[in-house]
Amino acid sequence: MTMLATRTTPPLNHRNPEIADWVDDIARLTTPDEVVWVDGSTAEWDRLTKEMVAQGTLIRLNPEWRPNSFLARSDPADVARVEDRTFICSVDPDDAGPTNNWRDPSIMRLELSELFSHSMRGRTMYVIPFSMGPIGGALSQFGVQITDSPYVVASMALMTRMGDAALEAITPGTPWVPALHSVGAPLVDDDGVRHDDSAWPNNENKYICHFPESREIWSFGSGYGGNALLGKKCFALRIASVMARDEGWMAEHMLIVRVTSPENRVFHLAAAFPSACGKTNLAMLAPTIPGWKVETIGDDIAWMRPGPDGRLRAINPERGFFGVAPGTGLSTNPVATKTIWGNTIFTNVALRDDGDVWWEGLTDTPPAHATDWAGNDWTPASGTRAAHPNGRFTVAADQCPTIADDWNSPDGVVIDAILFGGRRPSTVPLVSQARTWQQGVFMGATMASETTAAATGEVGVLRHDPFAMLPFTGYNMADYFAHWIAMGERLGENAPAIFSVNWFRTDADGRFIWPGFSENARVIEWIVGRLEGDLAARATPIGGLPLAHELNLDGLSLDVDEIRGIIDLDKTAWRREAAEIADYFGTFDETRFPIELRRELERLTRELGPEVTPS
Ligand code: SAT
Ligand code: MN
Repeated sequence: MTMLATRTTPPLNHRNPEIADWVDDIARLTTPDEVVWVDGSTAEWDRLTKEMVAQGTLIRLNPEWRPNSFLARSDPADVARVEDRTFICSVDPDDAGPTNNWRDPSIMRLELSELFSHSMRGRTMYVIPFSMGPIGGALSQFGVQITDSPYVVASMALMTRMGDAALEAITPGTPWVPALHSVGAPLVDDDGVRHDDSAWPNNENKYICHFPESREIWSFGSGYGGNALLGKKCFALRIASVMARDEGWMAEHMLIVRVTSPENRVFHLAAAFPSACGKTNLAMLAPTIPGWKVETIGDDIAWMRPGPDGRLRAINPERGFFGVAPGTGLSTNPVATKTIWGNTIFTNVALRDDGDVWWEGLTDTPPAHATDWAGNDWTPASGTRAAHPNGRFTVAADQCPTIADDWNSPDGVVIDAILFGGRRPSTVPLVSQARTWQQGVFMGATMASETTAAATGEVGVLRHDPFAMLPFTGYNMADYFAHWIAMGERLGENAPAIFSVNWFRTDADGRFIWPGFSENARVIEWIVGRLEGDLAARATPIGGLPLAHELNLDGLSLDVDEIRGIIDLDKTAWRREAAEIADYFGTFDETRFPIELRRELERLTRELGPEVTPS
C-alpha cells in the first residue's frame, strides 16, 4: 500500500493556535495512528485515491471512458441522510422547536465524547481546513473538518475550497466552525488487536449533532453524503441558518441560476426544492425554447444577504455538485452527463463490464450485464435496480459546461425571483406568483412534498417540508418563518418576487402531466415575463396564475384540457389544503409563530369561500 506523506504538525500552525489546540484535543480523544493536515493538492488527491483503490474503498473506472474517476460502494445500511439520528443540541429545547430532534448539549457532549473516545484507533485522522464560498469573500465562512474517512477527504476536495489556501486564511480571531467526523469503526480494539478494514467502515449507531450556540458539528457512524461531508447540510444549512438568523442573512436549500432572455435581459433565480426533487436538473436546464440561455451558479445551497444597494445577493457556498445519479441522462439532464466526464467520484451506482458506470435513466438501453451498486451480478432481467435510488456523483462545479463565468464571484449575484416547489401530485398548480412577500413566505412555509430516497425512511409519503428546509433548519421553524418575514421588511421594495412551482402533477393513472426537465424553461419564460411586466396574471386566492394562452406551449403535444387543469385553481382541493394548513400551523408555538402567516391563511380561507353544496 502507498504510504501517505504525513504532516503531523500543521504547516501554518503558528498562525492559528486555536485550530492546532482543537486538533490536539481531538487526537487525544480519538487516538488515531497518525494525523494528516490536508493541503488540497493534486498530488494529495492522487495519493489518497490510490490508497483507497488498494484498500478496496474505491474502484478506479476505465480511464478511457471516465479518466481520474472512481466508484464507491457504501455499506447497504449507510446510503442516505439519517433524519431520525440528526440532532439540534440547543440549551433550550424550544430553540430547536417542534420540527427538530433535540438533545441537551451537555448530556450529548458527554455521550459523544464516549463514542469518539478511541474511535480512530488504527486509522489516520485527517484535518481539512475549508471555506464555504470563495476564500475571504464577504459572504463566505470557514470551517475545519476532522475525519477518519479518506473518502470524505476526497469528496470535500471536490465540494469545498479546502487545504492550505483555506488554512492560511483562517488567521487568529477569524471565526471557523469545528466539524468533527468519525465513521466510528476503530481498526484496533480495546485489547490492542488489529482488525482488517472494510471497504465502507461505519457504525450502526449514528449521530449527526449540531450545537447551534457554540457553532459546532459532531457526526459519528456514517460515511455518506450529508451525514459526513460536514460543509454541506450540517454547516451550510443547519449551523449557517442560525448564523444567518443572528446576523441578518439567509442560508437556504436553493439552487441559483442566471437566465438570459432572447432580448438579452439577464435575471437570477434562486429555487428551493426538497432533496432529490430536481434542483440539479433545473440548475443545469438546457432550454428547449429558442433564444433562452440558462447558466448554472449553484445546485443545492444559497447564502443570501442584502448588498450595499439594498438588493438581495446570493452565493453558492459549495465548490461542487453531489447530485442524484439515477434519472440523470442525456434526455433529462444532458449538461450533468457532460459535467461528469471525468474527475468524478460515483457512489452506489452500477459498474459496467467495460469499467464505466451506469444507472437507471443514464441511457434508454441498459447494459446487457453489469455489477449492481451492492456488488452483485446484474442483468436487465434481474428485476432489481442496478443503481441505488440515492446513488450519487460528486464533481467539481467548474466542470459544468453551463457554469456561469463569474459563479465564483465573492459578491454573488442579485436575486430577482425566488421559486418554491415540491412533489405534489395534486392541488398545487404549475406556477403561481405571490402577490406580496408575505404571501410568498406563506407559500414557502406551507410547502409539502413526497419523500424521496435522499433520506432513510419511506419514499413517496406527502409531508410538510417548509422552504425545503424541514431537515436543515438549525433552530425553531416558527422563528425561521419570522426571520423570513423580517428579511422581507428589511428588503422592502427591493425584495425579489416569489413564485410557487410544481412540475409533478399527475393524471388519474399516476402519469406526470407536465413534461418537466428542459420544458420547465417555458415556466421560466412566464416567470421572466412577469418580472419584466410583459405578462398579465389572473389574481386568485393562491396568487397570480398564467393566462392559458400566455404560457408558451409551442411544439409540445399536450392535451390542452389537461394543461388547463394544472394551471388553474382547484378550489375544492385548496379548501382541503387550507384546513390542513390550519392544523399544521397549530403544531407551532403560538407566541413564536408570525402573525403575518396566520393573516395569509385567514385571507386564503376567506377568498376561497365555503364549499357550495347543491340544494
Ligand atoms: O444531504 S445530502 O447531501 O446527502 C443529499 C441531500 O439530501 O440533498
Ligand atoms: Mn440538497
